[in-house]
Amino acid sequence: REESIGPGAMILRGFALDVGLLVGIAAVAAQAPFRHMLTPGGKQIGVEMTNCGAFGWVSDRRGYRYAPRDPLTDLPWPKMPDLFLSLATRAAQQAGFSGFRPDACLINRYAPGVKMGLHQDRDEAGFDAPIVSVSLGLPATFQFGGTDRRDPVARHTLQHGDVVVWGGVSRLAWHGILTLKPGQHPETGATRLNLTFRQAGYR
Ligand code: MD3
Ligand code: FE
Repeated sequence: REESIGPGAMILRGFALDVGLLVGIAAVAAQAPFRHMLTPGGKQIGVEMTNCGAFGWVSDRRGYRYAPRDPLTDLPWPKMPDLFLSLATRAAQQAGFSGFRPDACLINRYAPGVKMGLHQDRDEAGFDAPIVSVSLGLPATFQFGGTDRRDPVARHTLQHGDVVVWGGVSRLAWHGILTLKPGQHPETGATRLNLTFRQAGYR
């Protein structure tokens, strides 16, 4: 159930099937609701987002960054549930990255019709640590290119419970999610959820 999809990048199929993940997401969202953030250009991001952990990824007219507090409430982001932390560290370990200690968990929520365009994740303080991403609910087509924007892009379907670990040169690969197709998932309804664990590295 492990597929290598590039240098340092591995899919662990069905690694995250614990319903406690959905319970944890609901608990986080009760304290820090999902919301549409604004790009620096003032456009609403289609994906709804919230965070848990010491740092949360935020976007507004001032730019993209990690922040210790939820700008909606000015409260610290909810604590990362122990289940999230243990799952992310076990997934990283399984993919060959020991000592992964995420301090940020971005939770993305997709409705049908929503996509995430090709981008790189470069808002973290360093790129030595991998990123662990967990897919829940409706399937999505993931696009995965190289470190140059012009590199060819491969497509992979990510299903409920799939975990992807991105390290080494794949850490700075261009990636995105194609427009989510309509559907119903028994555990999430008409929704895809994605947890992205990072060492934002601010202190
Ligand atoms: C490849 N999220 O939040 S997860 C993001 O499904 C993001 O919501 C997508 O891209 C989602 O930034 C994709 C898979 C992923 C996450 C981080 C990566 C792939 C990555 C970092 C480097 C390379
Ligand atoms: Fe990303």
